[in-house]
Amino acid sequence: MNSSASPNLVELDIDGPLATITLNRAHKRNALSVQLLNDLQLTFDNLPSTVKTAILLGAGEHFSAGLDLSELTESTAVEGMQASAIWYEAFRKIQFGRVPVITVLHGAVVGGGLELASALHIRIAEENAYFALPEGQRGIFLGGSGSVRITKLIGFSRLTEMMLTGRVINADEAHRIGLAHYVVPNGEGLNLAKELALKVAANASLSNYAILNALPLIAEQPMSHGLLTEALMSAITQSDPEAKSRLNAFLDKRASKVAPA
Ligand code: 1HE
Repeated sequence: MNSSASPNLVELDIDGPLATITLNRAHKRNALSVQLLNDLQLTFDNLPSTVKTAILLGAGEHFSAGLDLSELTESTAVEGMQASAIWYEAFRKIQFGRVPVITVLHGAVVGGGLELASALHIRIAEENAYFALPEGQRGIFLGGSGSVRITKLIGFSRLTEMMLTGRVINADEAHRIGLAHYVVPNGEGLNLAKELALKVAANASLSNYAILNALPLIAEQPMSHGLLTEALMSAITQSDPEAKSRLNAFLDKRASKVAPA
């Protein structure tokens, strides 16, 4: 079934267990205005329970030009704090949501666009994607969680260098340093995203829940707490009837084996 119910700035298409969500502000290079962020959050909030995986795309030639700079020219410090809170809430709901999100990155993935990408679960870069943090050039700073989330991906030292120099990183380097999980030729990102989405959607829901919600917390916990959290999640997932039936399917030779890459 295909359906589309969409606020203007964000398009939603649902096809069975897969939702395709598109940043739909190409004339402004998908610059992330407060309205767009609110619409994005609403779109994720309202995904039907039948949706198991989402793909996030940017319309036009670029994934996203980052923060809508026109919204900053008159803003005060307090409004800046409030704006960051909007970004944090939207990204928290997406990263720690029910639905794993795969993104296809192309063209500019800069500033807040990279902050958004870093909150998503699987990042596919097309060869023409380029990544930069021009905040220093604009006289501002990260404000959409990049200090935390991009640091977790590439480390504090690389982030420092990117921000100080404004250096533009190409898709291959992004892949090498951990910004992207895959690099594919231009125009092939969506095919790979759909292929991966089917695999992700076929996992047990409770396993996907644990991957999205427990893994990032465990990474921040001291070892003793992390191991306890892991053991709890492990115990809960393995006691689910879905796990029992999948384990038996393997033992009865009805499930696929892991094959060499
Ligand atoms: C914008 C924005 C934007 C484009 N906010 N309006 N981000 C940046 O510093 C990146 C700024 N943008 C660019 O460097 C370029 O626009 C691109 C490389 C992304 C694309 O270039 P191009 O030649 O395809 O497009 P363009 O002609 O520059 O832009 C088309 C229109 O989009 C134009 O508006 P128009 O009314 O003249 O048609 C641009 O002004 C507009 N536009 N980018 C507002 N970002 C939570 S903190 C995060 C902090 C940051 O994200 S800092 C990084 C901000």
